[in-house]
Amino acid sequence: MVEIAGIKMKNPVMAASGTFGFGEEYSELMDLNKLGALVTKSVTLKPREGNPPPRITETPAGMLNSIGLQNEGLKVFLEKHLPYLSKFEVPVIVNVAGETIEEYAEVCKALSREPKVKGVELNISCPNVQRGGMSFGVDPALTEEIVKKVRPCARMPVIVKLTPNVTDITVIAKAAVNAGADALSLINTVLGMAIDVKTKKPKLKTITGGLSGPAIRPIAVRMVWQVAQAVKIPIIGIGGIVTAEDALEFFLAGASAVQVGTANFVDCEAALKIIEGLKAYNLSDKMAP
Ligand code: RRO
Repeated sequence: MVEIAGIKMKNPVMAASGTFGFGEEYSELMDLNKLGALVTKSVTLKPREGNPPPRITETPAGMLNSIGLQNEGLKVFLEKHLPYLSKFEVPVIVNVAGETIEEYAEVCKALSREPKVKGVELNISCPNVQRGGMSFGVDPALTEEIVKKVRPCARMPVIVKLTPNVTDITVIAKAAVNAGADALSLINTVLGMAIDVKTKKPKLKTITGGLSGPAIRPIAVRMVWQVAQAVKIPIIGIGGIVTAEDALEFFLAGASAVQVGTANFVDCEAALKIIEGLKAYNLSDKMAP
């Protein structure tokens, strides 16, 4: 048993937001209850259609996405997805996104009435939308403002998910901590772009997208290490984790837990294999000087 910012989990390995939907598809292929926690796809106040296709393309050791926050909105989450997830014992952390601070606050207030929701992850780092999303997470003053205003609206621990698309992530991390964040998760995807040289067109309709997968792991490990030197609250490491050894890098860099994302698309049991593999290691070890 581990406890991250007050959220009790069987182990420190979670399914990352956006790669696991609301658990429905995966529940037929693997045992959700073995996960430390499940972080949902982003939920916004109103439904969103997302960006036009193509919105996913493979890249060396990773992929680019530009989903654009597609989701059915808070009402459908509460009426359909949360009741389904409630059949399982896995702790549910809801990733919350929006265009305005008020939208984040309203979603968090509604989620606070739901005992199944054990935590919220504030997505201030989505790279693929015009308004909201990453525009909060690249500015320390806006990060502080949104966390300060949303924190009191949530009964449960608030995790703030950080973007790597900044010059100094420790400045944003400290702003989130000052405003009352209970934990930080990092990193969201790295802004990228790919061009089809035959058609001479960008591979994504939105031209740019978020890069994930093993290609970004060294960036993520570096940022977790930097943030771990700068703040005292728990850090959840995310970025290209495929094996137990990959996860271990994040623990050694200072993370207390990890999330597995893109690897789920390759092997739906990736997180479960990582949980098994980590049993051979002492996770409280830190990097040797
Ligand atoms: O939906 C997306 O396009 C998306 C989101 Br909300 C996010 O946080 N990170 C990402 O890579 N894509």
